[in-house]
Amino acid sequence: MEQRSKQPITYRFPAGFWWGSATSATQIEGAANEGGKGKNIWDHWYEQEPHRFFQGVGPEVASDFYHRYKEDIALMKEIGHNSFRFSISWSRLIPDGVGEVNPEAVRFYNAVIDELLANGIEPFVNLYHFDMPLAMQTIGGWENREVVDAYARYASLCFQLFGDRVKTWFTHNEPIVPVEGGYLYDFHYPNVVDFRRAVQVAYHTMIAHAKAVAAFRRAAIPDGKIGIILNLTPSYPRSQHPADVKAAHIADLLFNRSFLDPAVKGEYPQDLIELLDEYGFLPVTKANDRELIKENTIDLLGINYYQPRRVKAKENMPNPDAPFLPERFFDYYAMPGRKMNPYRGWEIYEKGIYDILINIKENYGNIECFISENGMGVEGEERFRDESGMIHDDYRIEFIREHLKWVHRAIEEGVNVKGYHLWTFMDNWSWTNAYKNRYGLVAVDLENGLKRTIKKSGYWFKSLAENNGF
Ligand code: BGP
Repeated sequence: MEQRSKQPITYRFPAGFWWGSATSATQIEGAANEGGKGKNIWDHWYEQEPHRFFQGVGPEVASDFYHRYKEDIALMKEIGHNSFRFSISWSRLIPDGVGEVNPEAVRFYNAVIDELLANGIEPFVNLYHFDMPLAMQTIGGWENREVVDAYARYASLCFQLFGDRVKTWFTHNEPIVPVEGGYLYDFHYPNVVDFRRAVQVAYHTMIAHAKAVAAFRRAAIPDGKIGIILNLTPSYPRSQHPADVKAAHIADLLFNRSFLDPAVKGEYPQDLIELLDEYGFLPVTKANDRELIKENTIDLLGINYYQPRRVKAKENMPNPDAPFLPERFFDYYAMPGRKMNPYRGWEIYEKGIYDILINIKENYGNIECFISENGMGVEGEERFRDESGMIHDDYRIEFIREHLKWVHRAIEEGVNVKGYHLWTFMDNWSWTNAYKNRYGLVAVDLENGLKRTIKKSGYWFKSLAENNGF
């Protein structure tokens, strides 16, 4: 143990680098029916179709952060966090999405923010992490422009309520995911499969984003920064054959650049517009939308990276009766010899994180950015617990270390990377996967009253943060 800290630091990160982790309200808070919270789509969907959730477990308890935030923040401090991302639950703050503010929610989020600051941990606050208030979904969710305005009001209220202490804000986490899950592939409520509606939802999400950024500018928070968090999946073609390259280009347009370009450059890629137009899928827009997006670009980009997207040219033309999906333009490609996470079937390709960062430097004005999620999910992780109760997750340490080497190299090459947040602080409830895949630096023992225990990776993370490198 002692020896480790004496080892020389090969990969040292810039002074003030953000070390921490990311979470989301629905995944950690619990107290789904307490404290005056309104229902969101997850509470509702779980009531309707509990069998869709792994082992039939819903979000009512999650990691019980609502009641245990003090204990959890103490643990964050213990494992070296200087920053931490959580999200505000829109339906906790404004139970019906548009009406009265819930004072108990204001008290709760104030207490969390104050506790973080008292422990020297910078709060990074995200406004939307997949959790549409049910009352807003009932009138159409992101398909309805009124919901866009309700979200902008909610954002503005958050800046007023918490902006005296919270300086770093995000409008959305992974806005593509509710589009994929809710409107294309049936893994989020409202379980629609419709490309046209998916495009409209994606578009309105970015209008909502731009309106929130505009509200943030009006709020004029001293030293405040606002950004968005995108899961960027570098698209690699099977070969340099033009048909494969084109397939990868379209996947990149649909899954990455449809959010990245408007957020950072203030405009949609021309070839995306042309592609949607060609197939008759352009969204319904309003007169000043273009200016709204142009004028409200971000200060800070959060990048979530888990795995790349490998594609090839389409081999068989799709059945004309099948729903129109992005896979109309490409097939997925399992590259021979690729490295897989044996505990959750995702590819591990560390260099992807570097490729994303270099792209941001070269094509997006080297905007200030950070890794806002990266992490390794493990099914059945309890089997690595020893008699003392510690989980020996050496695979996670290696995962983080190997990704950080590439982040370090990107920094050396001039990319403006300010920090690294792991997904996630403690094991949590994850959408339809519930507690299946564990990602935390801290274990949450479901058999033992949700007892927290720092994993081996948590101690490693502590030394990483304290040494500002490894
Ligand atoms: C990211 C989301 C998180 C979390 C994570 C792990 O895309 O931002 O909310 O769910 O993925 O996903 P899973 O638990 O499905 O492995």
